[in-house]
Parts: sequence; C-alpha cells; structure tokens
Amino acid sequence: MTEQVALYHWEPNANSGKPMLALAEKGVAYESHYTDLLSFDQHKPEYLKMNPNGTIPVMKHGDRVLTESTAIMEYVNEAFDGTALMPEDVQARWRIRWWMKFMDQWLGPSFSMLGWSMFVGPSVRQKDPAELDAAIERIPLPERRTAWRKAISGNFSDAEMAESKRRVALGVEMLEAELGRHDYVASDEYSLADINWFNSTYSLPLGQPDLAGKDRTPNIMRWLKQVYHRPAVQETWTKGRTDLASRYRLVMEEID
Ligand SMILES: N[C@@H](CCC(=O)N[C@@H](CS)C(=O)NCC(=O)O)C(=O)O
Repeated sequence: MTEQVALYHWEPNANSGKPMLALAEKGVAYESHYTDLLSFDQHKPEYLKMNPNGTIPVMKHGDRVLTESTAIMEYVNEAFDGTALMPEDVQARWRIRWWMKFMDQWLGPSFSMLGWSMFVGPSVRQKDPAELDAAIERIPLPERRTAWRKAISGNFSDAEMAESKRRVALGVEMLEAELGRHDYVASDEYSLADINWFNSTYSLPLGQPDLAGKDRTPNIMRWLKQVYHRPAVQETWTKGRTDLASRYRLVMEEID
C-alpha cells in the first residue's frame, strides 16, 4: 500500500511553497493542513510535537516526519515517480544546489525580513497586545521571537532594512544575468532551483517595480511567465488564503 503524504503548510510561497510545488509537479496527492502562520498555529503543542522549532513546513510520509523545506523538496524528487526535478548532468546538479544554498542562506532571510515588515507585521498588529505577548512567549526559537517582535512593532532597524534591500537588489541582478545564460535557474530544465527562487521572487514586478519589470529585467519576466503558466503552480496557488494569493493573480495578469 502506498504511504500517505500529509503536508503542514502556510501560503504557497517562501518555504511552504517548496514542498507544495514539488509534490504538485510530481503529481503526488497529499493531505493539505493549512497552518495559519498569522494565528501562530506553528507554535501550538500538537505542531511542536512534529517540529520543535515551530516553523513551517512539515511533511509526513507514512511514519516519517520531514522538516527543512529545501531538503524536503529533494526527498520528494527522489521518493516519488513523475517529472524529474533535477537534471542528469552532475555539474547542473551542483549549480542547482549552489543557487538554492545561496537563496536559503544569504538572500532568503532578506526577502523574508522585507515580507515580514510589509505583510506579516501589519497583518497581526491589531490583535490584542496581551494575546500577542503570550503568543510570542510560546515561540521556541529565540531568533524567531525577535523577528516577530520587530515585525509587530515595526522595529526592524534602518541598517537591517537597508542591508536586506541591498541583498535583494543584488539577488535580482544575479537572477537576471543567470536567466540570460540558461532557460531556467542554473540549467536549461525546470528544476528544484526554479521552485526555490520563484517562491521568493514571484511578486517582484508588483512589490519591487524599481528592481524588476519588462524593461529592466526582461529575462526574469520571461521566466516568471513560464513558471506562472505551469499547471502545478496554478493548482498550488488555489490553496492560498491571504492577500498573497491576490498578489499572485495580479502579477499573473500583468505578465500575460
Ligand atoms: N529553514 C526552514 C525555515 C522555515 C521557516 O522559517 N518558515 C517560516 C515561514 S516561511 C515560519 O515558519 N515562520 C514562522 C515563525 O517564525 O513563527 C525551512 O526551510 O523549512
């Protein structure tokens, strides 16, 4: 009997979107557990039993509990049949891992800081302050407690914000150049690197029009259009419940 897959995810972006898109590309049916980051579902005791770090996503496959979004994508690609999301060529595989590592370690946290200051903080700020304090106290990782406090109070420092903007601008430049060399990120085939990067860059033309758009970054716009049109991407975005899903639809209209 095939083992069941269950995915605990938030919106189909950033980290949650990685296993969602990988599973959809492979045609693997999964039990979807929407885990509402804005209601702090990821810090509830039943969730912490699966992932003591209190971060999303978590995937269960049979009795295996898997964490770390990029590592989960690699697992999905290897554990299931269907479209290969890594090419055969060994150098291309290295390049894909290079690009994913760069995003996860260096650039992703900057995209995240901008997203948290513009979307996550403002979305929860109006909740009762005592309730918010208690919710923050339940967060297991001290660095996530700090991020939540800063997002809620709008207290990311000017220096932190400037550094995040610098990194994002550099990342966009690198992506534009890379997509001039290859059809997709790191290779000429759609791969895990595209999923990884798309999840942080899908709304660039809307959120950062000074950095990305038809005139400034034609390669990124061509790539975004290709990725937006993938059935797996469209199907996955029907699972979005917040304003991020409306942003996805707006960009889709703009690039068509
Ligand atoms: N390295 C982890 C990071 C996971 C992560 O930080 N996820 C964010 C959402 S994109 C989260 O759960 N934040 C909730 C919180 O900090 O409370 C992964 O890639 O899975």
